[in-house]
Amino acid sequence: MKTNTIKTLHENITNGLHGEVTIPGDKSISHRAVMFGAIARGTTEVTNFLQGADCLSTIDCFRRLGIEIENTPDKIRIHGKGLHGLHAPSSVLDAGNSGTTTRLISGILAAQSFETTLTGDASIRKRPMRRIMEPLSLMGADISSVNRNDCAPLHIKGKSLHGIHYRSKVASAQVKSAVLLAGLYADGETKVTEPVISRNHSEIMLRYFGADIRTEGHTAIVRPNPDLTGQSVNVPGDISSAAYFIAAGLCVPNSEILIRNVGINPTRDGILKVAQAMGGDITLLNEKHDGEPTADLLVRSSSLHGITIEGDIIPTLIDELPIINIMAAAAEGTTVIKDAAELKVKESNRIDVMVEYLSAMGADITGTDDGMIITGGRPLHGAVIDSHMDHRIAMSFSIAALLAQGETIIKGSELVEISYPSFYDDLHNLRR
Ligand code: SPQ
Repeated sequence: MKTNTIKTLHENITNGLHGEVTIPGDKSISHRAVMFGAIARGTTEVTNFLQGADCLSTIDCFRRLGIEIENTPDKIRIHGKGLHGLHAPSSVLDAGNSGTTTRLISGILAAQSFETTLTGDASIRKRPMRRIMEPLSLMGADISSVNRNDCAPLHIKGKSLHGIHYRSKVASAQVKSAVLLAGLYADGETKVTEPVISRNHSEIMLRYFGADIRTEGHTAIVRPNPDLTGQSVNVPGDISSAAYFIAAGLCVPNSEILIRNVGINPTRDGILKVAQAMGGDITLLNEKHDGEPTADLLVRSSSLHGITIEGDIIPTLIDELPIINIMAAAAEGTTVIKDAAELKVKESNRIDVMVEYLSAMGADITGTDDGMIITGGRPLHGAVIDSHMDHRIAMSFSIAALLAQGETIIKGSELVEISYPSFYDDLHNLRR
């Protein structure tokens, strides 16, 4: 991917944003559909698959592991070969910018009868992998960091694994999923207990594919050697992508936006609860609760006020905190975000980057050890934003630009390709 595209936004929207937007498929669910389809027997058909660079990296890795995957405009088809059907790749696997690919695939590779090396881009090669290396090693895996810095590239030599009860210090769906996937190949039951429940897409989809998996409180429990069978998966729209239009609809005066087919899984819907607690006018329409729940969201301009965001809600909105920062800068009063130290180890250090560039736009924001404090209401002005290899930074500041006077320059705007390739087209279509 090119890494130096610049987007210049001159925004002064007097008539507001209006119309409908249909959000592309959920990134987390799209990754999982490919991975679980690959280790299931038979064909998995996926509709509304996210054609973002991260999910394409997952497809590329599984093709290199010998899985045939057809990618057509209306659906993808994964011709799975069962739990033991992968074969050794002839080259290094490249996860690109995707933490989800890197961490989840490691759980599968740890149990194969071959060796692999797994790498990614400069951002991935800085993200912590000790969090998966530790539990997978406890299961008997042979997994090491090639540069001995606990980051990718990772070298993974497949081994026989044993079931463990892993008590994770972080609420991380990637850690939980890596251990559960390894647990499919173990010699006994595997349990993962989290301090706070993280997104549960793996548990829901693995059960749908036939795994013996259950949840007791904060613990997910999987039994080994299931007969996984290929399924049809219709991916809901990604609430993390919808979040930019929720913020735009609430903060740009005179706006009304209908956001269609958004996943509202309760382990992901913190943005809705926070936006409503800040005074946001959001109505849920057409709610559907079969499988992953979805709804259409009707969002209208609102006067927002600051709140405190902390505790168990944090994992349900962790990826939305950059755009919530922008909402807080537009709100009256102070927003305090705590318990979000995980922001430091995402595609960028999202505490430092948000503080640097929201300050550059004129906002009152201070970083803390585990979050930030933002006092809203100051007028924002345009600035030059470096996306720091982080798609969520590029999109968050593109929305901030709509609220600012003057020109905002987003360096690295092409990063929207990671999770939302049509982001700028969809945003443009809401203008009139
Ligand atoms: O895949 P990646 O790069 O880690 O993507 C991010 C994102 O902002 O898109 C995080 F940077 O989302 C993660 C999320 O933060 C996706 C994810 C998943 O699909 O399991 C879980 C979360 O990460 P974690 O570390 O809390 O497990």
